[in-house]
Amino acid sequence: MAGPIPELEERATRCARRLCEADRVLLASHIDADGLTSAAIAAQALERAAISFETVFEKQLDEDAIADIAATDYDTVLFTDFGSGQLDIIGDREDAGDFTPVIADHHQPADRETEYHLNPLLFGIDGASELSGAGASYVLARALAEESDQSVAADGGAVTVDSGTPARADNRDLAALAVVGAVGDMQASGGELRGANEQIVAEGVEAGVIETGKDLALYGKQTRPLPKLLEYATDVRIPGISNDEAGALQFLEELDLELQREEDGEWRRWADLSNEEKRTVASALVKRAVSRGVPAKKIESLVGTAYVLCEEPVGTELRDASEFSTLLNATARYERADVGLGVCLGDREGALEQARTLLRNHRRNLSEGIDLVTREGVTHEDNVQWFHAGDRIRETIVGIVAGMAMGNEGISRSKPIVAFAQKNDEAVKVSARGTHSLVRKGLDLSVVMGEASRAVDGDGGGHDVAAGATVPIGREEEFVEMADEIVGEQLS
Ligand SMILES: [Mn+2]
Repeated sequence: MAGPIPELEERATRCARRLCEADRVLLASHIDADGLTSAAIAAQALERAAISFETVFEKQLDEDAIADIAATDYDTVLFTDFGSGQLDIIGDREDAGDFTPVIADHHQPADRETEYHLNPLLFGIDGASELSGAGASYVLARALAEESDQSVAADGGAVTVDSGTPARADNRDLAALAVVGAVGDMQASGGELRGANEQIVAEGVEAGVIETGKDLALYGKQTRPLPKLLEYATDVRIPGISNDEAGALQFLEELDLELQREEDGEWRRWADLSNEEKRTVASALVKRAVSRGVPAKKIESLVGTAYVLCEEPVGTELRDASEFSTLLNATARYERADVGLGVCLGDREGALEQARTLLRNHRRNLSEGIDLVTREGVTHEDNVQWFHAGDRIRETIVGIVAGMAMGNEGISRSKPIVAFAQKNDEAVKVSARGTHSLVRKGLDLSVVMGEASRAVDGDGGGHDVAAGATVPIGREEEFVEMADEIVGEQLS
């Protein structure tokens, strides 16, 4: 039987065979939404194939992390959502006989090869937009089902494994997690999943775990009260609705809909509306956007393809691929990979509640951080503005806070913002955020962060519009001076 992505089939089969030969496997995965879903897919596939395994997570697969892995007594290590970029270090370990690596990843490989390396980029498939780490893990999981000859129940359908979850013998049910991973990896940012990802969606639909359809492309369709859904949706700014509590409410009231649930008076959510009600709101929203002069291209992006995990309960984060991935990112950001993995593996009690608490805290941390920066203000240099949060904003969120604070009183949108936060006793984390209009004028923060940090014995990089660095404590002012100079050159 053919796998979902024909180009990857042969390599996936080889990797799967190697895993089946192992007595036991160490599963190592990245900590983010894609990495967590990658691990959950791999874990279920291994379990169903009766291969015993243990799971570890790493924020960064650096030399130390790989050394720790090598120090375990596992002979076979399955890396998911990372491993390709670290193949130089991993390859040395393989040559030294520490372990045999099996890799399911989608990042740019280092200049080295290994036999059991499943990566779309090796087969002409774009790893940034067409297949995620979870997608690569899914391809491996499908091959593993083929190779492991797992016992199929008498009815040809499901077998039950220890965890009590009904498993499909072909692992196609895992496509739902692969879609969450791809969405979490921002691969649907153009409105829908494309390329190899589409093949996985198709398998998920066939397996009955995914439903797709055109829908309003706003975040929070399952869980946000209707007025908040519209108020908080700021990707497409609709005057009088976006960021406007009273305006959003008034807009809905004028539509003559039942806004509260009959049974308990709670706000209804998008997911509670009938198709007709959804059409009413969507067309009124488009009409309002047109009348307020929102550009046609922006209006088009109000509608996109929704990926619904149809076996999950209506009105929960788990039913919507983008809400699910946001929940997972919240667990990852606070280094609770155990919680995120638990949710992916079906723990609907402890893990789900903990994940929700982490997400609520994350949102509160963001808004407290934004308040702090706005209240205390930033220091303006000629070409950049900056603040030092010390230990009052976590280094893992200081960049998001900086970006969200831009445009608030005293914080300009016409120069990039540089934010410092304490990382540990020796180092400070630096995050920089720009705007797309600055990028069009020549701003490239990955260069700024890289050059300015190396000038003060740190290191950094990233993207043109958002980048980061780590610098030694005490070198912040020097860093700002360098960054200010480089930004000045870029924008001149
Ligand atoms: Mn990824």
